[in-house]
Amino acid sequence: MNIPVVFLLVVLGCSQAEGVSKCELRDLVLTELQNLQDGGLSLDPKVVTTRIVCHAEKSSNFNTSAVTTQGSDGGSSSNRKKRNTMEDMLEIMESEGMRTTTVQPKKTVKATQKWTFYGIFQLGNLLVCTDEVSTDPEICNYNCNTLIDDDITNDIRCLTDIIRKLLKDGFNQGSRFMEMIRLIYDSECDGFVYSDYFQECQ
Ligand SMILES: [Ca+2]
Repeated sequence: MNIPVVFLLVVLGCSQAEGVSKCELRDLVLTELQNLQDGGLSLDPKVVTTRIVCHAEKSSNFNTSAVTTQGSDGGSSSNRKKRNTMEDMLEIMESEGMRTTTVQPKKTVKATQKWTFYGIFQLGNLLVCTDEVSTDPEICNYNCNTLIDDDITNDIRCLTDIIRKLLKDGFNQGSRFMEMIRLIYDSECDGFVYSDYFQECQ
């Protein structure tokens, strides 16, 4: 007699994928970025949303519980072939309407510790959260486990904090910060256009 109930629970359980849909993520990110723009920061919310959602797709495939570690190629384990240089990013951001207070990236020193990347945006422990390796993150300062749960509110908040800091303080920041920006500005997403990329969400 209990079989249908159990079956229903199993079906419901299986339908709870650990992820967020592309269109759902677009709406959440766009709202946050519009708030940044309303607060006086110079960015085009649609252009930056395209960048960020594409980054989430390429790095975690929208999986909110994804955890990867830095590979020997210096990138995350998602096997990126080509990554934008600082100069590429500067050019891209300028062309995409992002204005920062300083424009010259300072020479970055490669971090010696290896990163672990958490969650839908693959945010790096050394910059944003504490785990057994990272004890003194520069920004956000979450427990890394909160970046792999199914509530992406704080993930989006942290990402927004990173963008706000970039727009306010420019490129002249620490190597970990700029490395994270470089990963978010995934070269695989260069040239993606909001209207095409989100066509299915109309
Ligand atoms: Ca979270």
